[in-house]
Amino acid sequence: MIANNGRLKIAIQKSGRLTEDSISLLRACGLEFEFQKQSLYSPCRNFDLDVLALRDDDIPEYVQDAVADLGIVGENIVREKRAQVEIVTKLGYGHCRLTISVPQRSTIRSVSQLNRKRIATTYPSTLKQFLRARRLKAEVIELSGSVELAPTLDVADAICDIVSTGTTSRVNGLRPLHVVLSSEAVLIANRQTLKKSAKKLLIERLAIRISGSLQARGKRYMMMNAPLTAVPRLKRIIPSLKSPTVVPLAEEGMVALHSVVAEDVFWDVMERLKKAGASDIIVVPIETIIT
Ligand code: PRT
Ligand code: ZN
Repeated sequence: MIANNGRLKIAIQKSGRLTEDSISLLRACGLEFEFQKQSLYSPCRNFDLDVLALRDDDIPEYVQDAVADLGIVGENIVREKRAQVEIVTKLGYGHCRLTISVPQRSTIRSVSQLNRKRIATTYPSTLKQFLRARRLKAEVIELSGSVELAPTLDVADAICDIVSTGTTSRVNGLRPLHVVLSSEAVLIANRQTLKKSAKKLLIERLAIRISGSLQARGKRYMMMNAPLTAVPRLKRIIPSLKSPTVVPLAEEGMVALHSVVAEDVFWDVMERLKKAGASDIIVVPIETIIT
């Protein structure tokens, strides 16, 4: 029985591909909780929130029915379950594609050639919706797992399954034909709870923290000293959020510049700044960015 005590409840995957990143995200938001997959409930010590550990397939429905107020789950599952929930934000991990694939040697080269063919999947609802929209009459064969084996076993002519790196498809001699849905982990919310004032405030506070730590992801804070005369040159090199902060130093004619730089370009930026006159360059990680 899940207590309805006015505390916010967020459901995350108990044990699977999204579990670790979901826990890290919540902890990066400053939430303190022990997470044990054996226990359904993990109360937060410093926020009115309980973390529920569930199978990912159950999360959309639990959020729809207000058993949990919020959930973190793949968008692919939200779509498949046709859950009446609000997608609050995408979370930038758990990227994958629901893809129709065919055997390498198949004569099927386009989606229209799937007409009257058999397609095996664990995503019958999403696939049927896709086929209806394309006016295709294919037979949907619903399996509960190991879909990639269906063509080899002559159970199906094509499959519709999640692909991430593509290794599983390649190993099983399959070739991608069409991406039905691109997906990543999303934060979902119960629609009524979003409107209710008591919990709405808590959700807004949590949403600000989540968006702050998403913004900070992949970014670094960069500080450096430079002669005042070099500032215009340095400003042109720094791909700053807005413009860099320029602070005068005790030594006359010298300033400190502070700026946020994307992780993937900071080495390059740093080398160019050094050449343009910057010294004592320090780069530190960022916990959160609240704009
Ligand atoms: O036990 P529970 O029901 O909670 O977990 P689950 O086993 O149903 O789900 P899980 O943990 O496998 O996946 C959780 C979510 O992660 C999915 O709903 C997707 O949103 C996302 N995700 C990201 C993936 C993958 N990448 C992925 N590669 N889900 C599944 N796969 C599987 C896919 O089904 C296929 O078998 O990995 C294989 C393909 O991977 P590649 O890398 O070889 O292409
Ligand atoms: Zn599942």
